[in-house]
Amino acid sequence: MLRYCWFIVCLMNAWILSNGNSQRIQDVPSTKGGCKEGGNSGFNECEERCECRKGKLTNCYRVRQDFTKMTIEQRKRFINAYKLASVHPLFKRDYEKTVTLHLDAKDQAKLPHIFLPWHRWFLVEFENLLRRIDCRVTIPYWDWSKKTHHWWRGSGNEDLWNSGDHGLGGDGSVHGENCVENGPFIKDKWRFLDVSGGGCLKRKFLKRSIKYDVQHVNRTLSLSLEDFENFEETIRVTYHNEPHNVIGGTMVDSLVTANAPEMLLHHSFVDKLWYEWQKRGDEYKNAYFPSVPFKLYRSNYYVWEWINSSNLPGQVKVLYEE
Ligand SMILES: [Cu+2]
Repeated sequence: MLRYCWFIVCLMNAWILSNGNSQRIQDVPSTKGGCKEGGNSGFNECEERCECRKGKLTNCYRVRQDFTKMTIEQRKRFINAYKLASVHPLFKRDYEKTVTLHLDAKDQAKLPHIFLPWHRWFLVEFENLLRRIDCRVTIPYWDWSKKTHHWWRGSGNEDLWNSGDHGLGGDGSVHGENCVENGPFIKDKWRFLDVSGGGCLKRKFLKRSIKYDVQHVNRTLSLSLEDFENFEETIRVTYHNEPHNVIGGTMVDSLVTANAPEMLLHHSFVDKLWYEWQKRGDEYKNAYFPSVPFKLYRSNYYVWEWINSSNLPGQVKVLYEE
């Protein structure tokens, strides 16, 4: 039996490696849309949005989207890549390393001068790993401000907490350990790695409204440049903590929270809020962080390297779609 399993793994690996440059598992279709003469933009084979110049795609951006607006196919792609990263022998170790980054940095990453850039780096690290499996994958965001009431209710196919293979599943069990009871992350289908102590994904929804709605978020996004510290603190403390708290379970356990797929979606939205504020102008983009002389904890990067989403290390460019 063991020999048979190894054969399958080897066969799979051989296939993956023979399928091109970056150990991709899913088959990526050739250029989507292409680059038409006179057209302004197009998508490359990784579904990045690019400029079309002289018939060539250039200046390509990864597009992060609102999970609830993504197609079922796109959502499945993200979930499958996420699950595969955590179990496949080719990726498991890197998955473990990435999750451990957060585990080790849990206190440092919360400091005001580091929180936003540290998590921006963390998202790209995670995204890079998922894109080795399927380069079309980006980390979706969960905009909780649009559904503050009954945020936990499954309202159909597009819902984040949908129990199908294109949702994250719902609340944890009211009995025992609060393990998630439906969807792709139930305990029989998915468990934490040993490095995180094993066990199931847990949720314990606080079924009350999220306190901060679209108007609240818009007020924060319109804070002036001089109010940067206020802006940063509102994002880091107020907006960041609330979803962690209302979801509960794994999300409130800082030792293992990076194992929760919803943690990525929540932090993607947190990053988007900073991105929106930065879009108001160069002074906004550069407020505060360029003067921070520190490196990001557990990385070789300086804080300032993670300020400009259009020019991140590794030639990564990210944009958030409404
Ligand atoms: Cu967090």
